Amino acid sequence: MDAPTDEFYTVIGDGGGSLSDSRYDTAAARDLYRDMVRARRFDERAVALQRRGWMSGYPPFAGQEAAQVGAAHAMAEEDRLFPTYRSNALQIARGVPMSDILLFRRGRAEFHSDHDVPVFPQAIPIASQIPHAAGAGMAANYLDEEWASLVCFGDGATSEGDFHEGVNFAGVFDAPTVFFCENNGWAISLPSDRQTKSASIAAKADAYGIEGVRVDGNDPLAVRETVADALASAREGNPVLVEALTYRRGAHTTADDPSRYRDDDPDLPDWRIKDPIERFEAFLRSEGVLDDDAVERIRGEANDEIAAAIETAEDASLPDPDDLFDHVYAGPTGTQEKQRSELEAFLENHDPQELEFG
Ligand SMILES: Cc1ncc(C[n+]2csc(CCOP(=O)(O)OP(=O)(O)O)c2C)c(N)n1
Ligand SMILES: [Mg+2]
Repeated sequence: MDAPTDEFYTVIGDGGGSLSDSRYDTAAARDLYRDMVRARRFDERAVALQRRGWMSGYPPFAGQEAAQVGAAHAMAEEDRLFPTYRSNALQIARGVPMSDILLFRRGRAEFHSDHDVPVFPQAIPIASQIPHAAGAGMAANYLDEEWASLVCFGDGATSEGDFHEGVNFAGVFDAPTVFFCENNGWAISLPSDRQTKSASIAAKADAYGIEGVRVDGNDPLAVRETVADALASAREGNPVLVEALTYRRGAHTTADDPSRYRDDDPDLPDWRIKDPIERFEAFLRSEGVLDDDAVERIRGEANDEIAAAIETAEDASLPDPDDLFDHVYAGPTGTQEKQRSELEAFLENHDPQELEFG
């Protein structure tokens, strides 16, 4: 099987198709746009909150909304999501409350609300979630259930052993799993062409006997179609690797300064580095799907939603510092016990609810 390298699927790119070229109607397209705006507003407010010491760090996803929201809208209700630290737009579009995501960044290990979206905790160690997702897919087979796993990761994660082990297992055991790679061009300061000599990320699927596809990751219609097809194929026992071509517009995290390692004018095509929300909005306006009133209403609702989420998060107590030591290993190690007593001694003189981050 030949994975495409310089080809990728797009609906709105290449001079622009029309909505009727896609599989989706006006309402579905407007919903995609709405979730992209909700996610962007979340991202902007989260960065601002971090800057005032509300949380210790935050990884912005601006620029990747089309990829993430497109993928979220392709998932069936019972499909399992395995996100990373950067997949917050995907979680928001899936229905995870914004306040839960904010509280995770304030140290909560578990979801605060009792939402029923089947989503695993976001992975911070790169690629560790990939074998988990393949294993979950195998579980769906054992249980004879119809759902698939969708696992998110970046271009950099494909250089980790866990990526290769996970994809290999899924291929061998026909695990219903979609490997969703957001190729945003960078792994912190390392550009994709220093990450791999492969002609594409999608090409790596070949080695494991599964299908690999490339899609315009800044076109939510194209991503939604591609991921919907990939999930359908996965549910039939054929896992798929999807490479969504996108770009991280901001810093890697709030602790990073990208001007130290990349130019403002990167060597990537315009469609990839431009704002996907502006691009999709222009498309929908030209299709008569959006006008000023609709845009204003959607933005207003997004502002209200994030404001309410921040209030909910501020009303919640901070986690017990002792939680830090739970679930790290099957049982506590000597080093952990030492760290726990050092923390206890520190907290005798400090109230954790009063501590400021940053
Ligand atoms: C196992 C592991 N090694 C190193 C790190 C440090 N680290 C955090 S993000 C990152 C780069 C990941 O790049 P990519 O997979 O492209 O995802 P992106 O951040 O671009 O979304 C690295 C090396 C980590 N979190 N986990
Ligand atoms: Mg990356």
